[in-house]
Amino acid sequence: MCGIVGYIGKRDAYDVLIQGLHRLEYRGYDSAGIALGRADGSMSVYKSRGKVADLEASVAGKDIEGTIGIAHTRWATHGEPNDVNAHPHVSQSKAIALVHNGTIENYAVLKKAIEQHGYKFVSETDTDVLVQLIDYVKQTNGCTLFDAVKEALRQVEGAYAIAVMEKGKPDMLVAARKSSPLVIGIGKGETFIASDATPIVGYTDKVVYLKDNEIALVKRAGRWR
Ligand code: HGA
Repeated sequence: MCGIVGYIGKRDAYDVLIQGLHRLEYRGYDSAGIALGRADGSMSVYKSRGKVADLEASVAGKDIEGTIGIAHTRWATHGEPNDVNAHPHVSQSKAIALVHNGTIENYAVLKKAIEQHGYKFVSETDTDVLVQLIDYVKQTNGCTLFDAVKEALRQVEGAYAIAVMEKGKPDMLVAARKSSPLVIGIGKGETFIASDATPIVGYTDKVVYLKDNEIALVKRAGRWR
């Protein structure tokens, strides 16, 4: 079973996210990855087949700064376990990073439709289709990430818990769920997202379980929508 962790606050997101992934290891997984955002608008994505410790080894010497990020442990359902299929998945525009638990049942139909608009897919996953769809909706409608996620999810059949990050927007994350659990932990000037409460324990005991079909705009000061 995959695991999701997200963080926005004032601490080093890398430390919180890696610790959170370790705490979710009991769920089982085949690969791990992390995306980090910074105030200067840059975003780094690191992914690795294997254990969280392998991911940690693979980022040695790389830029792990940032106070916002999303992270994932994957149990492959669509596409073999490898570095490319590991999450986070990044949109073709390089502007959106996404982690996902669950399966997109109509991914083949959606993929065909988005390919018509020039999108190419680097991974074999159903998740890749979702991040490209969000990107396509955002660019076509000229809307916010929150509205693009909302519209894209209207087209999706299946189960999901997702956390989404936008490059150059270090002040917000978007989280959503349907038939797959997702928890938001609200601290003082920092907010956490996780598949279950274990990554949040010790930071805050104020925990909100997202309802089915709910979408949340997550900021440092808590959940705004
Ligand atoms: N379908 C996605 C996520 C798999 C998952 O949630 N596993 O527990 C993938 O194959 O990457």
